[in-house]
Amino acid sequence: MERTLVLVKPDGVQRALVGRIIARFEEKGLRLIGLKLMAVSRALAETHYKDLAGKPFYPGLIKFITSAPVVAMAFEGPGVVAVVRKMLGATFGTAAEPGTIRGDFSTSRGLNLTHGSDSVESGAREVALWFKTEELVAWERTLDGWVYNTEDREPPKK
Ligand code: IDP
Ligand code: MG
Repeated sequence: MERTLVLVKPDGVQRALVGRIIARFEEKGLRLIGLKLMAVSRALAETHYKDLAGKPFYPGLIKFITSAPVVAMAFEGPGVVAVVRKMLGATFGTAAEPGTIRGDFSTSRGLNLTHGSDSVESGAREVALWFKTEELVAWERTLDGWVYNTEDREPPKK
């Protein structure tokens, strides 16, 4: 099953936006399977952002992500990677569309409040990197039949 990692970055935690950001995903109907507040070690930050090593903003990014706690979330469900990316909006808060999380709450390039895995492969890798197996919860959600199977539901007979 498809999984994605979402981080509320240090700016989101410091700005007290954690609840509002989590609420976006809850309201959308995404199924949460992991959630924690944590300090990010330099080693974890460097592994997570290894593809960006060498970029001019990389040292600042590592400093930023390790500077204060983050909230890490894992979501599971069909198409969840793309749905989350769309909800986050474009990378820079200055460019992100209103209605997206970055578009509504960020006016910065680096301080863009959130991370979301960029592909199905990244999602699997990042959830496994940030969460231990025992921190992920497989649970039956009654809501799922109403969130994901609408195309199978017949409209009420007149
Ligand atoms: P993404 O978070 O939208 O996937 P990436 O290109 O993977 O964007 O970059 C990772 C993070 O690095 C961004 O979310 C942002 O915080 C930071 N970043 C990317 N480009 C810049 C930049 O040009 N200046 C400052 N920070 C940047
Ligand atoms: Mg990225």
